[in-house]
Amino acid sequence: MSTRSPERDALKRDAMKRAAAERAVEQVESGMVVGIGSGSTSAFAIAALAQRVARGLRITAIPTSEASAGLARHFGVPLTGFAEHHRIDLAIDGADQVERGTLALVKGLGGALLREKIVASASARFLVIVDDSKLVPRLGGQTPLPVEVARFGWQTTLDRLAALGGAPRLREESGDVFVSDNGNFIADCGFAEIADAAALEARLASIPGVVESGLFIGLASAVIVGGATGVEVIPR
Ligand code: A5P
Repeated sequence: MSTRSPERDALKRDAMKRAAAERAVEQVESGMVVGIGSGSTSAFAIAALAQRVARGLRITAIPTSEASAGLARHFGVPLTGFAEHHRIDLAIDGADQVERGTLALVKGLGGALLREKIVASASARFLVIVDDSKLVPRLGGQTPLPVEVARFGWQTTLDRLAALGGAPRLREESGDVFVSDNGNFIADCGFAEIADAAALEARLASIPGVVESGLFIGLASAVIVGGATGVEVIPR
């Protein structure tokens, strides 16, 4: 008889996320500037990094959100910023979707996409950590594409997103409009399967009022996938 339950499934998924996160943190070396991501999988990476710091690893980290900065401080991971370091040696972050063939990503369901993209782009290596539910043949579909937009004129910006077929919805949280760490709004766009992610990213970037999209193309150095039978590393 099946013993499946939502709680048991969540625990299994957490074990997969933790396994992927720990494998990525093995790549961190003393002296590195490390970019630390946001979200539940990155939280496992921050915890694993903290354990290594407690055992003597000397690193400094640039966080991609206030939440991750708080977690890092709580665990005792030393933080730094772009004022001190313009380049990052290794960034580790989760994703909402990974396109298996190209390693293009959708990110931003946690609302941290702008800082995450700046950190990933400034990193010599960018390791993406996911459980196997995030792997898809094509981006889009069920998972919305988050787009960070300026507050000023957001109504007209969302009209432009709608004209692209994005069916945008202004993100809310507990009945209020969600505000990112950067003071902007997020439009969750319901694009169908995204056949040409690079073309869509360029179209989104051309809309005044769009601050950044959650499409991460050509950034991942490798994707580390936690699954039921172990960890798979997919290099670019
Ligand atoms: C945060 O804005 C996101 O990009 C996260 O990296 C992404 O949502 C993955 O989060 P989980 O690890 O919680 O699934």
